[in-house]
Amino acid sequence: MNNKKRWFTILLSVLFAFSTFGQEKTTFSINSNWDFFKGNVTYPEVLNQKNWEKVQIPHSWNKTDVNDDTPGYYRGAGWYTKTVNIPKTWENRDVYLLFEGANQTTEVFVNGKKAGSHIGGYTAFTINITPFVKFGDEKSNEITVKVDNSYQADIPPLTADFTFFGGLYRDVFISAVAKTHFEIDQYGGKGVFITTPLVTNDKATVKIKGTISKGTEQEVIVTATIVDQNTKIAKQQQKLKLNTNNVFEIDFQDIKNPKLWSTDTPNLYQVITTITDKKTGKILDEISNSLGFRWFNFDADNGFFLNGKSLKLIGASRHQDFKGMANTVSNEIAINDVHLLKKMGGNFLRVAHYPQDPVVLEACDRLGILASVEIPIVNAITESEAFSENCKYMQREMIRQNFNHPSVIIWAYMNEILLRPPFGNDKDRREIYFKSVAKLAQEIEDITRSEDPTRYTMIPNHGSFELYNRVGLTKIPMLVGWNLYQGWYGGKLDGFAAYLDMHHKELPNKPLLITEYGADADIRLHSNNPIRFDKSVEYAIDYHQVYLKAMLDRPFVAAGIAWNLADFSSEERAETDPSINNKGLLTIDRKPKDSYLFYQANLLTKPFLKIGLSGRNIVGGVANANDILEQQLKVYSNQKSISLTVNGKKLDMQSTVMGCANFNVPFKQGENTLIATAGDGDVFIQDQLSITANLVPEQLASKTLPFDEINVSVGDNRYFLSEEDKQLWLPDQEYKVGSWGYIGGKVFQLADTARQSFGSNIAISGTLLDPVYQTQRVGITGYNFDVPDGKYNLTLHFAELLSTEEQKTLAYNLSDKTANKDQFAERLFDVIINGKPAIERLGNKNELKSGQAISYTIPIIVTNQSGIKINFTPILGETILNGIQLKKCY
Ligand code: GCB
Repeated sequence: MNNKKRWFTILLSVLFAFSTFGQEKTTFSINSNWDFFKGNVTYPEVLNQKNWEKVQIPHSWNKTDVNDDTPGYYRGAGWYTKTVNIPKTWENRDVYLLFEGANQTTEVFVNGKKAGSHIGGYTAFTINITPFVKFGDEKSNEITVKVDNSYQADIPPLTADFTFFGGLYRDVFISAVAKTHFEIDQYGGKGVFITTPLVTNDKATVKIKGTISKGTEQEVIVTATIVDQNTKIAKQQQKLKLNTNNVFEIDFQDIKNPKLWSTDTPNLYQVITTITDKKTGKILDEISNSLGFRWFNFDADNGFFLNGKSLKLIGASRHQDFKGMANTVSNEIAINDVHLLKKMGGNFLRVAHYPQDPVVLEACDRLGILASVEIPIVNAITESEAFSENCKYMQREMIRQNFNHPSVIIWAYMNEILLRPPFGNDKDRREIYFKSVAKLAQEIEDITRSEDPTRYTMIPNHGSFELYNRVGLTKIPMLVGWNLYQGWYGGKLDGFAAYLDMHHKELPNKPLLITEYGADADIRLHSNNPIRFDKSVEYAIDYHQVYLKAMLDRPFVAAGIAWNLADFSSEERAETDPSINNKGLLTIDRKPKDSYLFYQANLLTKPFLKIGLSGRNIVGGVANANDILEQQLKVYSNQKSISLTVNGKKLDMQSTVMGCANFNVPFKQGENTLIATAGDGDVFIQDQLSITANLVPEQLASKTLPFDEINVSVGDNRYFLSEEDKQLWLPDQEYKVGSWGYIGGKVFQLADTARQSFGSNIAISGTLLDPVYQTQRVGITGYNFDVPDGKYNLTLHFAELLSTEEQKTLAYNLSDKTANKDQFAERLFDVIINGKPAIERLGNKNELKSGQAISYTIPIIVTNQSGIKINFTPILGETILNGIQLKKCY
C-alpha cells in the first residue's frame, strides 16, 4: 500500500469510529442464567411452580429422552424465565428481544403481560417489548418465554426423518434502538436488502433498498457505504422525510473492476448503511451487510455457471444437531460444519430441511460455499388455510432474513411432499389433495419470485417421476431437485443413471439437481462382501462411487448433494444405531467416515492420501495357516498409484479408481504399522496408521497363535466394533472340526422386505450392541468351539426379533414393512452345554421378549480335550441364537 493510500485508510477508520459514536443502538446476548420449567401449565401460574432448574441458552429438553429405549420424546411446553436490567438511558428507545430460533411455537411475556408470539421452529423473530418494560430499576424486568414443540396440524413440519427437539435452542439477544431505526418488525428481516443487478468482470451495479420504522416525523439521511476490507470504495446518500416516505432505494451505478465472489475466491465487501438525523447529525441506526459480486445461471443441458464459468455443484445437506446436544450446538460447531464441507472439497450446502443458525450462511459467504435454503414443509401438508398461511409466512421470513448472503442462490420448499399422500383408498379425494398441494406450491412460488427475483426456486422431490410431473410440481419451480436412493431403499445402483437420463429426456428444459442421495454407513460395521442395506461402511463407498460417477459424467446434472454431511438424530428410526440416521459422510460427532475420504480424494485438487479405516484402530478375524489375517483395505487418494508398506514389507503398487486403491493387507497379531505413499518427483505424500489386529486361530488348539477370545455376531456376515468396550465381533461361520461355528438352522430374515436380506430392523432395548442382537440364526441345533482344555467364560446373547404387535410404519420406509406380527410363533427351548443343561426352557413366556436383549454368561471348565459343544433343543417352535462370546480365563 502506498503512503497516500495508507493515510486515507487511517483517516477513514477514524471517521468511521467517530461516525458510529453516539449511535443509539445497543445489542447483547442474554443467554445466561435462565430458569427452566417443563410442563403444560399456564401463565402466570407457571411462575408458582417449584421445580425450576437453572439453564443456559441454547437449551433443549430433549437431549436425553430421544436416545433412551422408550419410543417417543417429550413434545409439549417448556418455560424459561429471567430478569433483565433495562437501563434508564434506553428510555427514549425501542427495546426488542431477538430470537434466532425456538422450536416450535413461542409466547413471550414481559412483566406479567403477553408481549408477542411466533410460529415455527426454524426462523428468527423479534418481539418489540417497549410498551411492557420498566426503565431504570436494577433487574426489575421479568421475561418469561413459553416454547412448545407439540405436534400441530397447522404448522410444518408434520412428519419428517429428523427429531423435532424442543426448546430455546438458538441465541437470544436484547436490543435497544432509536425510535427511528431500520425496520426489524417485518418477518425478522433486517430492514436493508442488497442486490447486484449487474455484475461483469469490469463493472457492477448495487441496489440497496430498505424501510425505516414509522413513528417520528423527522428528516433523515440514509447513507450506504461500500467497503473493501478497510477501504471505502463508494458512498451514496438519500434524504427522507419520515412518515411521508419511509422507504429508501440507493443505487450504485458504477463499481469498477469488482473483485468477484466465487467458491475459490470468496471476496467479500461490506455495505454499511446508516440513518442520520438531518438536524442533529446524530447516527440513529447502523447496519453492516456482506456483499459479494457474482452472477450465476442454471442451464438444462449444461448445468450450473458461476461468473460465466461452468461449475459442477458438489456438496452435502446439513442437519443442525450434534451427539448428545440435540440442536443446542454452539456457533463454533455450526461454523465447523461448513469448514468440514469445504475441507472435503465441497462447494455447495443444502441447508435442509429448514433455515438454520445465521452463522451457517455467514460461514458459507466467507468460505465460498454456495447454498440453498428451504422451509420445513416435509412429506405432507394439511389442507387448511392456517397451514398455508404459516408456510407462506415462513417462506417470507426465510427470504428476508437471509437475503443479503451472496452464498445463497436457491430458495426451496416442499421436500418430498408426495411421499405418503393420504386418502389411499379414495382416489377422488386423493386427487383433491394433490390439487391442494399444487395450489400451495404455486402460491409459495409466486411469493418467492416476487420477494426475490434474483434467485432460483426449487422443489426437491422423491423418485416418483410420473407422480410429481402429473401433480405439476416439476413445472412450478425453476429448478427440480430429486432425492434418489436407487440401490438403497429400492432398485439397483444402475437405476440412478437411468433416472437422470429419463429426467433429461422427459423434461429437457428443466435444470436438475440431485438434492439427496446416500446410504446408511454405521461406522462400526464392516463387510468384505458388502450388500444393500447392510449398513456397512463398504457398501456406502460402492454406492457413492456409482452415484458420483453418474453425475460427473452428465453435464446436465447441475448438482450432486449428498445426504447427509453428518449423521443426525431421527428418533423414530430403529436400525443398527437406534434414533440415528447414519447416511452422514461424518459421524454425528463429526468424525470422518470412509465416504468423506472418498469425496476428498475425488474433489480436492491439492495432493491427498489417507488410509481408510473409518476411525477403526482395531481389526480382527480368522488367521490363515501362517497366523496372518488377510483383510481388504482401501486407501483414498487423488494420485494415480499408491504404495502400501505393512510392517516394513511393501505390497504390490495399486492404481486408484475413482480415488480408491484396494489392498489385501496381511495383518499379524498385535500392533501393525501401515504406511501409504504416493506421488513422484514434485509431489510426495504419505499417511501412516498404527492398528491392532486381534486374530483368532483357524484351529483353536493352535500352539503358535494361542486362542484368547472370540465374539461372534450370529446370523451375520459383518464385522462390528463396539465403541464402548472396543470388542470386535466377527461374522459367523459354519462349524469345521478343530475350529468353531454354528451347526444347523438358517439366517434370520424379515418376511416382508425386499430390502434387507438378513437381520431385523427393530431397535433392541437393554443393550448398546443393537447390530449383534438384530441378527440371528433360527432353528440352530448346535455351536461348537474346539478349544484346548482350560477355564472359559461363555456368553450367549438372545433377542426375540418377531413381535406380536404390528410395528409402526415409518414415513421414510417406502414400500416396506417392518417386523410383522403374522410371522410370530411362540418358542421354547433348552440350551445344553457339554451334555449338561445350562439354560432351561427359554421362551417368549418368560425371558425372551420382543426387541429386548438378554444374555447369559456361563463359566465352563474344559477337560479331556472335549472342547465346548452347545446344543439347542426345541420344545416349542424354533430355537434361536443372536450372539456368542468365548473368553479364555486360563
Ligand atoms: C429422504 C428425506 C430425508 C431422509 C432421507 C433418508 O428422502 O428427504 O429427510 O432423511 O430420505 O435418509 O431416508
